[in-house]
Amino acid sequence: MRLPGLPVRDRCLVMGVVNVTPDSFSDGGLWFREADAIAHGLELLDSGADIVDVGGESTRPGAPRVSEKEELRRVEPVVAELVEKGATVSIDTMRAAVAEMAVRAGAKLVNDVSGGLADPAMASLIARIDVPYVVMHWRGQSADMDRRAVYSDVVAEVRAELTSRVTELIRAGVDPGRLILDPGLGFAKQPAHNWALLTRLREIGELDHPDAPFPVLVAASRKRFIGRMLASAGDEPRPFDQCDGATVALTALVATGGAWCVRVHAVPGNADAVRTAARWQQESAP
Ligand code: PMM
Repeated sequence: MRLPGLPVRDRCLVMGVVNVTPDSFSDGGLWFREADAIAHGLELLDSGADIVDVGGESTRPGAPRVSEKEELRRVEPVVAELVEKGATVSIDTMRAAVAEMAVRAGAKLVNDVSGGLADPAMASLIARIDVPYVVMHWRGQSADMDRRAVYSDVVAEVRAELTSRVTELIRAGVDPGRLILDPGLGFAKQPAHNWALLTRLREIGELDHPDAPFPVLVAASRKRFIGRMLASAGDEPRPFDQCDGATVALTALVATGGAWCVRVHAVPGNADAVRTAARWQQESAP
């Protein structure tokens, strides 16, 4: 898969997360100061990240929105400095104005957890600036997304809803060759929904659409369904900082299953996992 401006490797890519937020689920507050966020981004690159994903708004379940002004204030200097230092930067935002600022500052990818649903200006912006764009499956803002986690067949419904986003975006002028799909793990999903999507990942990229297959991004890292899987029955979910081993295991599985990129908080183990998966695939090729 070739997406302009993004690295091309013979393996699944690794995207390291820089949450410039006081309240993200697993690392809120740790990189909230500009200098800490920049230093963390550089550390992720040093430890093997191919892309650094910078976000200024938490999307954890129940999170309130931040203003556009505050989001811009948080991310602008971090994006600019990481680009200056040679990083391939992705901007994690639902707002067209933030995406536009970041791309002007040198970001190469727009990662929109709402797939263009949160801001009506996003589709035409992506069409105009023509950068790779992550379309995540999303059913509504984090404040009340849990009540939308109702499916009779989660894989079929996520595919249908992503197909409709892809159709809309292409109708707005977006080049289908710029689109990356994401099943939206943890966004309006119960644990069983996340597991079904992970185990049937190939069906996500292979939408029933003339431009399929699309590259797929997987962001399972430290999500609550992993902590729940690791806990004994009746216990609280394991804390996120004890979920990195299982995240690495999932990275190896989804990379072997054809994922284009994994979005992770702790890079080193995942960087090893994508290399292991690539070797596994090479050795098992006929
Ligand atoms: N999840 C979070 C933030 N950004 N982007 C994509 N494409 N997919 C996701 O699932 C996703 C995302 C929330 O996770 P965090 O607060 O732990 O970073």
